Amino acid sequence: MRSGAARRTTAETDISVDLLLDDPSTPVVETGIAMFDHLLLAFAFHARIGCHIQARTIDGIRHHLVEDTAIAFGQALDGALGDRRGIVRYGESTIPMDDALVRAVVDIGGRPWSRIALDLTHERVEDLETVFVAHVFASFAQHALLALHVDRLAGDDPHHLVEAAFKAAARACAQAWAIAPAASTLIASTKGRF
Ligand SMILES: [Mn+2]
Repeated sequence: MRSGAARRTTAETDISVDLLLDDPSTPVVETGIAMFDHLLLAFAFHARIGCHIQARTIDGIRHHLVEDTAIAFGQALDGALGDRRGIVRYGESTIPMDDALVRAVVDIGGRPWSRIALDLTHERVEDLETVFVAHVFASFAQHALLALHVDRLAGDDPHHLVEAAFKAAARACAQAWAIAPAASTLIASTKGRF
């Protein structure tokens, strides 16, 4: 059972994240931002992971809360992946949600990068500022040590675009961290390590 945890307590926020990669128990997410909870729950559900996330603001600044939650989530995932032995490494998923069509492609082989091409023009999606969306993915990718490319292929509704992006990222990640049965002791790199 691959598990990871992160605690992050600063003058700005108080965050705890626990992940179980191979146990899709009912996820619990409480950040105080309803749309952020909705997106993290969608990620956990579609990645089929157990997750418990509690995030509390201390300074009242929403940017810090969202950013630190994404950092802790990435750190917990990095811990759960360990030396990443036996993983498939790459994953890709394209998810429709009514008008929206979003593709996510991931390499979880230790090379942090993110390119989030959602071109969101609305200022907010429900109670979440849309400018936070790319920042969440960037912070997550940087701390989980993965490369994530997200492309909007079609659609206009910002809720659908953002939700499809999280679902696509989740399914791409789940493909990538799956253990390749014939290679469970191998590192999926010609370097022999990540
Ligand atoms: Mn929704």
